[in-house]
Amino acid sequence: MDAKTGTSRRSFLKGSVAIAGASVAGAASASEADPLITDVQDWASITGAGVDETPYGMPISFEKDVVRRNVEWLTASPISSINFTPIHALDGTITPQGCAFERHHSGAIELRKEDYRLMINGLVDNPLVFHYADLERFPRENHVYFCECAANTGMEWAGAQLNGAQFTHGMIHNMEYTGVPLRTLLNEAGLAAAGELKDKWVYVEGADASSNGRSIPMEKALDDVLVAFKANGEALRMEHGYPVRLVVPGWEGNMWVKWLRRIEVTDMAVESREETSKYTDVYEDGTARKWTWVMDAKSVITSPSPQMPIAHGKGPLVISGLAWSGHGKITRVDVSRDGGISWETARLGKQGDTKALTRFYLDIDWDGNPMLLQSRAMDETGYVQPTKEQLRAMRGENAVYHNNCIQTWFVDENGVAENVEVS
Ligand SMILES: Nc1nc2c(c(=O)[nH]1)N[C@H]1C(S)=C(S)[C@@H](COP(=O)(O)O)O[C@H]1N2
Ligand SMILES: [Mo]
Repeated sequence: MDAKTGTSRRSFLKGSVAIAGASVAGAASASEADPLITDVQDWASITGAGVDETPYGMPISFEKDVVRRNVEWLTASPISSINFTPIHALDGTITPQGCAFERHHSGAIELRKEDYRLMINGLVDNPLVFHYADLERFPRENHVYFCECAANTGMEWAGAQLNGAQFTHGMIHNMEYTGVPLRTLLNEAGLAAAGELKDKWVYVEGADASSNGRSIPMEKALDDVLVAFKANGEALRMEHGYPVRLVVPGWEGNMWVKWLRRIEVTDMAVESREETSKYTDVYEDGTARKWTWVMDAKSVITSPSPQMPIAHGKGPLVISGLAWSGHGKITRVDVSRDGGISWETARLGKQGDTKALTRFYLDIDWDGNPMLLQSRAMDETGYVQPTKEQLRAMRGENAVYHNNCIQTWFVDENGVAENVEVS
């Protein structure tokens, strides 16, 4: 008994259950007998799975729909293709490796650590070859970074096309990498032979048939690039470049070379296929936008969204999404419920990390009226995510890559969401 108010703790709890029952539609009233509470259930009548039943755990079967998916008509063959992270069904910021999108130009390869070699050659004092075990003997660092394919959202330039955040925005993953700074390995080989470093490049390539070669300016190579061999604490998965991949924070996914086999210091860019005929955007007048390395600030509401309709009716609703910027930290995310006329500032799940996904939430009391949901990210440089109109005005409608415009979901009175465009 509380001496001051005369209420007992027990009656307070009963009262709060009744209130919850009244305000959250669908929650059962505490007075009805619920067999899930009153009856002994099967799972309490027998013993469960013993340890070691699954030496490496998989998600419980009830979550079997939370998987990568591809869109078959997008590419001719799964060998040179892409699938999408189920971002609509995840929360927090870390992407489990098992559902992190894959993008291969010639399929994922099985490369044993014993057969792994990494060569550094070109304008270096001593060309070197590292075995896998050698890399583990250099001082290593841990950093969380997002990796976004430059083609993410690329199908949406002309109009609203794919119905689901997984498909419109799922060419992204966010992991904690363990690796050796590229700077350390370049210094081990020695850069005196390169002379003035300001206008030098490194050309990086993979061991797969495509090789996926890219030129990276030396300034970036010496800054925050990692030669990584662990993600989220464990070895990289085959599909993400086991045993070693390059991590190029904030820059387009194509530069994150998997199965990294060679780093050449050069005095000019190689102008490889992946940085000329691909990963460039042609304007209407025929000229191309090139060296578009940084992924500009972007965000998307992951729930509600087409694959995550509102199932509970009106009342308390958690609107949630992801924001990121290749220029640094996300400082603010705004959410609109009326297609961009008015905005409310969302709550960040935690302070944004540099070049990593930031989770945001807007906790509302939904009145059951239709909504045009949008989110707008801002980063520490002051950059504000553009509308689709603003982006088209800058780039035209011919582009494929680097579509970072504001996304709109129309949510009807039943909570069903659809990909739409507002003008
Ligand atoms: N060796 C090699 N590296 C590669 C690729 C490839 O096909 N081969 N694809 C690139 C592209 S286009 C992207 S978007 C990222 C995707 O990384 P992920 O498969 O781990 O998601 O890897 C990049 N690195
Ligand atoms: Mo990519």
